[in-house]
Amino acid sequence: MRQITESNRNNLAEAVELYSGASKAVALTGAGISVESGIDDFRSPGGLWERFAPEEYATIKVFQAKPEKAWKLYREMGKSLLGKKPNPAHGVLAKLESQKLLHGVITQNIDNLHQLAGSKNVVEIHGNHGDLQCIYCGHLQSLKEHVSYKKNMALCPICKREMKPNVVLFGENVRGLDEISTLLYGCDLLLVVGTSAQVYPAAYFPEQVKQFGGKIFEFNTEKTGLSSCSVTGKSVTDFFFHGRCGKLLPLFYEALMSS
Ligand code: BV8
Repeated sequence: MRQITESNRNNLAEAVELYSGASKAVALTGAGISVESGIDDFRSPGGLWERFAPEEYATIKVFQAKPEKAWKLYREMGKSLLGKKPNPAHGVLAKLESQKLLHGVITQNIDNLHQLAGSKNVVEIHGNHGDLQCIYCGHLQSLKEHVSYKKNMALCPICKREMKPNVVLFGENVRGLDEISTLLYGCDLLLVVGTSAQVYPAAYFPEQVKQFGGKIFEFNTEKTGLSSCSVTGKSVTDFFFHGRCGKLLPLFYEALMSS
């Protein structure tokens, strides 16, 4: 695995050459890409899971048995998203797509920031926090229509049961698998940005691309299971951009544009 940091760009030219020669590049993003927009991630120190243990707040069983508990997490998450804007890392992915240098983004994020940055082909595997969903009758509505969201749980106007933000909880089926299969089919370069790669099935996509001969470029402030496998000593990641993605994606983009 080659490493690139802001101060050590030794391997950057090689990464650029590989990207330029790729026929189908795709991005997989996680909460880390939105940290520089002011939204905490989940698993870093101080992250959301320190305050809301996922098994206690973020499973579909908890929502069904004690919806008010899951709503504590939803309110906190909703507050953290208010007024947040895309950062340069989201911007680079949108520019690459508009220049036909990226086929699309698979995101685990629910914050809509890729779309706000201008990305068009975005698959939200864990849903979107902007809508409310009734898991009982399937009704969907915009969260904005629920004016008392901050104080009460939203009730479905059709069946009168508790609704939840249209965000996938543990134990629920993920979204968009058909679109994801289409995006990953023939993908020969995957940008993996700001994810700890611990939640499945998204965590499996880099290995899937790798198995078919694709290259993995990872952008993260910390090594993950993809960049350091304690069992085999081998890494799935080919190029590890070590640092903040809001700095390193623009650095990579500028090098690509001037190549
Ligand atoms: C499903 C909801 C069946 C709340 C979330 C074993 C194998 C396979 C699967 C399983 C398994 N055991 C259990 C499962 C199932 C389970 C799972 O994966 N469990 C794990 C924990 C083992 N998965 C499910 O239940 C999923 N559903 O499998 O259904 C199925 C499967 C296929 C087909 C049909 C059906 C549903 C998962 C739902 C996950 N929902 N939360 C909410 O979001 O409101 S989890 C939560 O984690 C978020 O949703 C988030 O999207 C997801 C992933 O986290 P990350 O985005 O990676 O964030 P994290 O904080 O972990 O990491 C941030 C990273 O950024 C760090 O590495 C950090 O260093 C880095 N970073 C920080 N700042 C920066 C940065 N990097 C760069 N620059 C920076 N500035």
